[in-house]
Amino acid sequence: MITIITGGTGSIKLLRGLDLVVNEKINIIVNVGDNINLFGYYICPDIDTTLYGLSNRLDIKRGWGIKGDTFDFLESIKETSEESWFQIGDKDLETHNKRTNLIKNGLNLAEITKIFTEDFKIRHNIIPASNDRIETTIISDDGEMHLQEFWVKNKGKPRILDVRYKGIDSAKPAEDVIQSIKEADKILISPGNPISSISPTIFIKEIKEALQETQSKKILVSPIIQKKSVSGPAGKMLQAKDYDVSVTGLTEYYKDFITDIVIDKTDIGEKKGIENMGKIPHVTNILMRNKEEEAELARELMKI
Ligand code: FO1
Repeated sequence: MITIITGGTGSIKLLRGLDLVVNEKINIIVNVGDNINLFGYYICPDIDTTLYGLSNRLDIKRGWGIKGDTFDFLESIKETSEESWFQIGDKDLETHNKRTNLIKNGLNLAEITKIFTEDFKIRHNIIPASNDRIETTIISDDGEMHLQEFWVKNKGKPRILDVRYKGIDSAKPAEDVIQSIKEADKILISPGNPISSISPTIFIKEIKEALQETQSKKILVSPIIQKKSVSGPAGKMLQAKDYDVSVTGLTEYYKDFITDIVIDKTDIGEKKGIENMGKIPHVTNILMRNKEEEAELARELMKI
């Protein structure tokens, strides 16, 4: 059994590859730190990207939202809403509306995600890391702001001083999370942003403990190639946390959580250093520029 810890728009490529090459049901534990209340709806970007990505609905070019979506709702509220910096498509809105109504009816996020997974005919288990609210915030030279405000409203420009996970100390893992870690033969950590897409999950106390206790392989796919993040602000965030933006810095950041790290061929020079840290490096092509490369990387992971 395979369990993957995931989040962010980059991770969906690996999930698609795994979906193609793995016959069994995969447990997909998804980040909830990006979730935000806007326009009266509870929006869960990483859960939705996973749902849309695994049901062939995702706008692959943008990496979020539904392909071919229209933006009439957004257009109609532009003049009056202060929240229209976040682009909600009309079809996407149906998801937020349904989720928000189900929450009002007393269902938790894991239950709701299960309903969507079935509606979208996805054969895997998509599990939110927690049913509790965790909010990733950026402490910047412009003050503290929600991750979405930093990334979307302010276009990732403010200088990052620190990153916080509000609510994480009291957050409990959602049902099935701990079991899916304990029962996994192999645990994968997707190439999402370590600070904003993966840490809000692995820093939940019980999840951290379960990851440290398991004897299974814990394999990270690097989101860093040649000292740059493949996409998004991972580099800026690692620096803010005083880690080197390199696969070596990444190994240091994840040292309590991984046994293996998959790095790009161009980073082969850092292999020895990783071994010296007691971790097993695997060198391959990790860029995933197309579906063949997504499947190829998934096949490589299955060999480890
Ligand atoms: N990212 C943007 O850069 N601009 C947007 O307007 C935007 C809207 C949006 C709506 C729904 C959704 O599920 C995701 C959306 N994203 C948007 C992506 C999102 O900000 C982040 O990429 C993720 O939170 C990172 O995992």
